[in-house]
Amino acid sequence: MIAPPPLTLAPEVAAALRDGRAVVALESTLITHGLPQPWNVETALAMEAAVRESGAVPATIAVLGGKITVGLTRAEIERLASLPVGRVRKCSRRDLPIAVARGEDGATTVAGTMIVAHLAGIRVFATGGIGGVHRGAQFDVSADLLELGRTPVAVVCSGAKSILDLPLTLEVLETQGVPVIGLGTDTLPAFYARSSGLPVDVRVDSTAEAAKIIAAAVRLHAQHGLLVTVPVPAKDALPTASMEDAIRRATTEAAEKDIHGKAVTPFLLTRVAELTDGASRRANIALLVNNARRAGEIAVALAALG
Ligand code: PSU
Ligand code: MN
Repeated sequence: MIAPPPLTLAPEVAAALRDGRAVVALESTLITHGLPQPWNVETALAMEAAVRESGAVPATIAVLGGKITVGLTRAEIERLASLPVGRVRKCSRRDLPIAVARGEDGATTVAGTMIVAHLAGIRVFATGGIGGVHRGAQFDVSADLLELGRTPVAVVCSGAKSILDLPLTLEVLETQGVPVIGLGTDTLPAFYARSSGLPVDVRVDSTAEAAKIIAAAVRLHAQHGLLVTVPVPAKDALPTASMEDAIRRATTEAAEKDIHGKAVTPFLLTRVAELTDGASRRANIALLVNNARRAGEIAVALAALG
């Protein structure tokens, strides 16, 4: 017999899952690698509050001393946020067994969080932007895209981070069989900006409609994920031109500094925030909290569909 996966569930999360109530998974890489202090803790807590206001239970996921934990306490979020970046393993699919076996602290990426959410029975997950295909490095394809192709969790996000090559990212999602849904939009959001100009597969105008598509995928025994994309709130969006300038400069610097692998995304996010005087960070935080709210609504609608 295969033993059940070793997960530590917060009592509130375990109770909600047992009763079939709405739960939303939240990731932890944005706490350790995506946002600097003190915004990382504030944003993680604001996302949890937004999920609750929608009527769902938040479950922030991380590896704590080798234990895969679903539903961090406030103290655990604060501890993770205060650790030096080098002390926390950025956990995508390949990293989870390493962090578990070695008793490490690990922050889960979109891919890592999807894996754990699925093991726990959580079907909806909110984040900022997924990883994708990097600009000028077409073989640097985020494991997030392949995970979406093989793990049945709905990821509510503002598209892929605009530091990426968005047309190529959409091509890989198509190859992986991942439906891209636009919530109130015909085009893929561009993370800091509201639109990339690239079409989504389908537009829905309510969270209930999005939940119907997720429920249909469940009935079809789909083994892949879905992307529900939500544009950054208009008042916090970055103008496309200034965003593009900052991204181009940061991308050139990353190449000059020979930055590779899992260090690329954290470097670009930090550099773009510096180059835009914090405007990109404000947009990032606003979209994270907004996406958590919409994910909560979707999870509630999905729970009502049974
Ligand atoms: N969304 C954000 N900030 C982030 C991330 C997403 O607003 O820092 C993280 C996610 O955890 C995502 C990761 O999985 O960036 C992508 O990293 P890579 O390109 O190395 O796969
Ligand atoms: Mn990468």
